[in-house]
Amino acid sequence: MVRFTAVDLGASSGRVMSAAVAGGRIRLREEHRFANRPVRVAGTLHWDVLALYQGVLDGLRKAGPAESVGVDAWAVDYGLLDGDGRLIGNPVHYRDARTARCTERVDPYEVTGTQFLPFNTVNQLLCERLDRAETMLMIPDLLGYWLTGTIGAERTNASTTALYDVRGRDWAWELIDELGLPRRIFPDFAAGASPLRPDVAEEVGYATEVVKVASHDTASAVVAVPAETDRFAYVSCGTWSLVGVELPAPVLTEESRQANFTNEAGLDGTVRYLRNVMGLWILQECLRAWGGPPLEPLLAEAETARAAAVIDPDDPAFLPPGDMPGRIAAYCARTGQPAPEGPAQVVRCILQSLALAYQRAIADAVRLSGRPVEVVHLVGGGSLNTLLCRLTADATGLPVVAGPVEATALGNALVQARARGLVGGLAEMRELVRRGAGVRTYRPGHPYEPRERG
Ligand code: ADP
Ligand code: LRH
Repeated sequence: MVRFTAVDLGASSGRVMSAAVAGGRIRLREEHRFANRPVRVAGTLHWDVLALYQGVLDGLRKAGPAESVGVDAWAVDYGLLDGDGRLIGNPVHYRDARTARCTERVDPYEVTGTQFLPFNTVNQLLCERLDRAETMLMIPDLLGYWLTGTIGAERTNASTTALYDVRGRDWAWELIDELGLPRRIFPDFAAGASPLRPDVAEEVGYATEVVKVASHDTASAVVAVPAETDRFAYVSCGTWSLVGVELPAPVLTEESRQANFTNEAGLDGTVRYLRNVMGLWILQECLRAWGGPPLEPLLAEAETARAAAVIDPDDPAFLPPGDMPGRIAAYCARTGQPAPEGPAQVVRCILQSLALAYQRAIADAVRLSGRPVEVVHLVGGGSLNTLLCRLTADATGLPVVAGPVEATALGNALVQARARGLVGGLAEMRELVRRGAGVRTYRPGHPYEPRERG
């Protein structure tokens, strides 16, 4: 048996998972989970990156020795290092409002293939003073640097910056020059592994190395989609819902740009052709506004609740943290719909609206890419939400295969296993996931009889 450790930092929690690979199977065990709580300081919303790093160290200590470690995290955000390799300031959260002040609507879609999102790295960098910055590191690369002392960029996450040339597979240098951003801050792309710094090895209790995995969490999640053929759509369903298909090459048409589809880099040169749907964030924020009631009883109530209203989850009103139930009511008033009454109706309204948004995104992805789709794979924390899975099957008219819940950590560990020669390409990785994962299939029109499999 060979053990790997996957560090996965999501927008709502960080987790350190052990993955054991043996006899053609992979099994995960959660070693440590910690909240990812943003902090507002003097009006700016930050990630608490040192608390996250501490969570990683605690997790590595608890997990014990492993063949290697991989780190993935959410996209878009970064830390800046000065000439001595020290962090300048605390990374800012993509939900902070600063980009409203400095976004330049640059849109070289034919180069970057990136959908316009106000918080894309490019827009954030345009808000920064970069004179002291020597290096920009995306969040997983920053943590990797603290663990190993080695600086390097990684393609799947770089492709979310809107400063990456998706066909040339390099930083989009011309665009970087055009925007007046300093070339020096964009590190070379690194592959392979780097050993833990000796002081870190001492702190966690063992030496090992950090492997560059598909460090964008969504890229790792797509690696571990248990698809049997290439005719699948995915919903990587956590705080965000990333909805799309996997392609061999980007779609860079004007129609695709207008549909706000993005071409993110996947493992082995694949393209994750997807749309960001606001996702369970809206539900998370409602729960926060209601004082944090447990989710499961509310979902049970939402099963039978009726809500006539449908919201567009991607309305910009839902992006920043705040009073989400109030914003849903305001949206309904604005669009002439009866607002849902009480938490169960609000939850129902959110979930049915998400399912419809998934249906739209999948239909658009199929139309714009020409890739036929026979099944929807829904992975991540949202795959535990049976109502959402059923609504998605009904909205899309396709079977929804839900799970694995921890697809991201699995994808992270599988790339490490490949670095050790234990598994081959994507198809083989997915075969391993299928053998190990408990997944459930929801068929459209048979909403109350999910079939067990796996
Ligand atoms: P992220 O990686 O963005 O932090 P996750 O993949 O961990 O997100 O998913 C978190 C979401 O999963 C939560 O917002 C919640 O809606 C959903 N979730 C977690 N546990 C359950 C559960 N037992 N039942 C239904 N939904 C759940
Ligand atoms: C999901 C995710 C998504 C990005 C968003 C910022 O965690 O990485 O793919 O668009 O965070």
